[in-house]
Amino acid sequence: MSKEKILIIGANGQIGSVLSAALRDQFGSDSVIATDIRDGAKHQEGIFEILDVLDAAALGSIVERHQVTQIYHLAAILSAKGEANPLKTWDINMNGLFNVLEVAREKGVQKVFHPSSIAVFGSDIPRQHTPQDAVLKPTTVYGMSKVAGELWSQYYFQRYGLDVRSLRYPGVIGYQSDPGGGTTDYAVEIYHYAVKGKPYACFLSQKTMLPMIYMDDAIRATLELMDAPAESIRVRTSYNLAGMSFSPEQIAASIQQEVPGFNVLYQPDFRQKIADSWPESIDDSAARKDWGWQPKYDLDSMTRDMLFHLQEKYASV
Ligand code: AKB
Repeated sequence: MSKEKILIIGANGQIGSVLSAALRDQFGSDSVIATDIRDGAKHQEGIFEILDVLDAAALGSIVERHQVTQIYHLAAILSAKGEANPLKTWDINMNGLFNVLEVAREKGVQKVFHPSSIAVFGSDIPRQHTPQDAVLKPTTVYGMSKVAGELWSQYYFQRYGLDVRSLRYPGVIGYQSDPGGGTTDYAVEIYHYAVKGKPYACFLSQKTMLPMIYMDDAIRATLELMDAPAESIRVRTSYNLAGMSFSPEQIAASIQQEVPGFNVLYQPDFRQKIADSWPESIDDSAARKDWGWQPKYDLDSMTRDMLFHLQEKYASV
């Protein structure tokens, strides 16, 4: 039996729910403590507790009670939703992280995963193959909180030796769970509409290229990063991570190969401006070099897998 005890914060979210299942597979159900601010139906097969990450005492008590050795902190307000209430977003994203870092330091947690995002980038970057060390001038409060979070993670590593690791996730696309409040969410919604046989009104314009990654690759990247020997982790802010890049018209064309007649309309809204501030593609050579990152899915293989699983899902309801 594994001696690791793994705490997931934000375990009902888009990535958290899939990551919880993957960690249960890797370490065993008894080794994973899934938590979220709300109850969810996703964790019947394992330990689940309600936790508001802003409640440092409750977080400390869970870590102590379960003798937690690793924390995956996934609770955050994302780019689009964050703009509706910037101060609340800053509060949740930053104070949530501070609580995790402090509790981890005080209670001797061995490893922490803190996700960052392509939202750390903004103006004055090369938009294609945006390098690891590009200037970070985000335009959203979410992006600002991720830049600050990256620096705080590095600070806790350098000052206290806390082994904090991080990835700059692109838009994550999966059939298992729904995204919420992001600018890249269209790339999940579009598949649901295609499978339901409905036209899709896309909130970004047809030529908006963004970096994206299939859920399987995103989860594998997370686990590979966390499993890598500490000495190979040379970036202690956050690693650029790439899967693929495409525009709404390219994903629509990929779906149309499988679902002929699928119709997409373009009705850009406030999220267009956020997308226009982000990279079109990402240079992830540091991740490839340091811990061997290699994505498996491209747009068409992702489309086939998404449609297969969503067809199965909708057929069973
Ligand atoms: C968002 O769109 O806000 C997120 C992200 C890229 O971090 N999916």
